[in-house]
Amino acid sequence: MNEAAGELESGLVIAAFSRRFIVETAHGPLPCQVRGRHLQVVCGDRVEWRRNGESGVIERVSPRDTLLYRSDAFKTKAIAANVTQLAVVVAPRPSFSPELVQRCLLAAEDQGMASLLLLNKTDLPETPLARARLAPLARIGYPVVELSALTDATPLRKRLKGHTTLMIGQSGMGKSTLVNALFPGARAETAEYSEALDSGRHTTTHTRLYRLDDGSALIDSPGLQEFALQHLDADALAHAFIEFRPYLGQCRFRDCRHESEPGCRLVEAVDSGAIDAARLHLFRLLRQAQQRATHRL
Ligand SMILES: Nc1nc2c(ncn2[C@@H]2O[C@H](COP(=O)(O)OP(=O)(O)OP(=O)(O)O)[C@@H](O)[C@H]2O)c(=O)[nH]1
Ligand SMILES: [Mg+2]
Ligand SMILES: [Zn+2]
Repeated sequence: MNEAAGELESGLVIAAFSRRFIVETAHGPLPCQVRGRHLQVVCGDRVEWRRNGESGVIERVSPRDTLLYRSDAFKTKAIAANVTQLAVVVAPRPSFSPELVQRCLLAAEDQGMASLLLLNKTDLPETPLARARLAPLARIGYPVVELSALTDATPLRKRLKGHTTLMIGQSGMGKSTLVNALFPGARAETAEYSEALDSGRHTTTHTRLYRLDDGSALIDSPGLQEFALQHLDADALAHAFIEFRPYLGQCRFRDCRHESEPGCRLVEAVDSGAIDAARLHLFRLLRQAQQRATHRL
């Protein structure tokens, strides 16, 4: 142990760059590194750290209540820890992918987080179309909060009380603009999206937590292009579709894959109109992707 090193103190990780962090401590924000190569630290982690000269060293990560993951074909990446509520941010412009939105919601359901859909930029004329694209998700119970970050962010503020909320979404949807609206001193970087590419410019490059009060915080994150769910096996995946839950375990075959087996309750629910066919289709697609990924390993 380094003789000059200080006592262990606790803190909260409020910014995560790849291997560098900012920890909120009793003495203010402090740049920190991590002890060793194996300790995984993400934004929102409660940690124990020790002073080392001008900066700190994170020695330990406290047990997490939740850990939101996403994966791609090669690896699984943690986005943020101890999040209690996910806010998926969409906008009429640039256009958004409803499938990506659903993937985010599924990851949140798997971790038992509350979720909401934030329809930002409602000052734009394409708002009714964006609203219509969210309607199937609103029907199965996801709250849709409409607002314009440039005009009034109050509808979001009301939803933050008592939660650690992670804002996630494609680039250019206005996540950082919402941060600036709620935290006047934040000065989070924002940028015009590209009309030509119908996409944002990936302005935010790291995850950052802004504290509203003792019990509430908002986390801004870099724009997403993809969100794979290979880390969810077939059972976890089925449970993450909230409207499937009443039917699970009721199919004729215990190991029903909900494809073309007779007596599949999910297929029956689609036929009766209780479940949206597009959702069952998405489930099958994700399950197949998960299986291909498992076989590659
Ligand atoms: N018209 C309108 N424009 C908005 C609104 N909110 C944000 N914008 C604009 O949308 C653009 C993108 O906003 P950002 O806040 O940088 O988007 P982001 O989601 O943080 O993007 P990334 O950091 O790349 O993920 C900026 O030009 C904002 O001014 C809104 O409510 N109405
Ligand atoms: Mg941003
Ligand atoms: Zn079935």
